[in-house]
Amino acid sequence: MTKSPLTLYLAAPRGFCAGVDRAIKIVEMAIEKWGAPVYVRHEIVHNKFVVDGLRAKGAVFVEELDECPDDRPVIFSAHGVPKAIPAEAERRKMIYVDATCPLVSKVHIEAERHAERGLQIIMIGHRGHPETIGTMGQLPEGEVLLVETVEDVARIAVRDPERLAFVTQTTLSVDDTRDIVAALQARFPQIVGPHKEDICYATTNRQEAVKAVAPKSDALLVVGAPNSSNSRRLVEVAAKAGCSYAQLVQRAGDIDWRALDGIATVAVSAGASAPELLVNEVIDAFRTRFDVTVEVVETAVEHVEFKVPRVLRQPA
Ligand code: 2E7
Ligand code: F3S
Repeated sequence: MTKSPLTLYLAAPRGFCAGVDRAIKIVEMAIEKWGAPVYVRHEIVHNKFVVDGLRAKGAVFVEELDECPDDRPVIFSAHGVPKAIPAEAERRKMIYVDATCPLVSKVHIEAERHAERGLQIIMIGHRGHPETIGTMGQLPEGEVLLVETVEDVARIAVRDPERLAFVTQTTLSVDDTRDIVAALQARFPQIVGPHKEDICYATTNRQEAVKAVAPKSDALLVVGAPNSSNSRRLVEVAAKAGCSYAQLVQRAGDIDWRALDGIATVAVSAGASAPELLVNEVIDAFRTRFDVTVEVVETAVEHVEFKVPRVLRQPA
């Protein structure tokens, strides 16, 4: 049977960001340094393949610190943790390594500085996401108000409308966040915040690349996990940019081939926590069914790298 031709637009940048690279390295180096088991509080990054791979090397994933013994090292995930978590690890005299992305730590510091100046903080983020919990947890309970939508902005009750600041989650939709920031500034003209928002370079670049390929693609697949905020945003961005079929797939086995019947173009991207191996698996699956021509569409080049914490660079 002759295969029908398919142009596959491969969005670039896609996949691992510098914070994910660093977080995975931290777990690997901690196992090398201290031996197994090393505990990891929360999925180090939101990807089952990554987590399973590290578990096979000796990592034990838990949701809460009280599931860890005192005498084994624990690593905090890339999404960040409330202040109470390292404080409790210290109280228990545990060895801990914080794999919080430095771009999230920067937001934590921002929030603290605003609070020191007596400003009440509004966080733009998704309720229940670990990054939001971690950032809000830099300050005492109730100090940080959460808004998820433009509608929320109209509803929030603040202490003093003239003494406010805002921070954001790093993986939000750039376009949706612009609208929420505009609503905050319209309601509270004195609110202070970052130049635009706190969305990171990786989120921004992956969304831009998806916007470049989505309008010319019959379908777009994002390799990523259902609990990965930045990956889910890529699917939304694709749909908004005019792609009529945009789907999240964890790996090739998730592809709904019937829905792709008759397509001539497809775009592929990957969230910041999705390994390139899984992207290749998806491309190979297309090759078995179509006569594929891959076209890389690159909208930015990234050179960001983060060092692992010093404790892991020193001999045991
Ligand atoms: C940490 C941060 O693990 P992810 O899928 O996380 P999100 O936040 O998108 O659910 O991706 C990597 C990552 C992104 N942001 C890790 Cl704060
Ligand atoms: Fe950090 Fe952004 Fe990646 S916040 S972990 S660089 S998606």
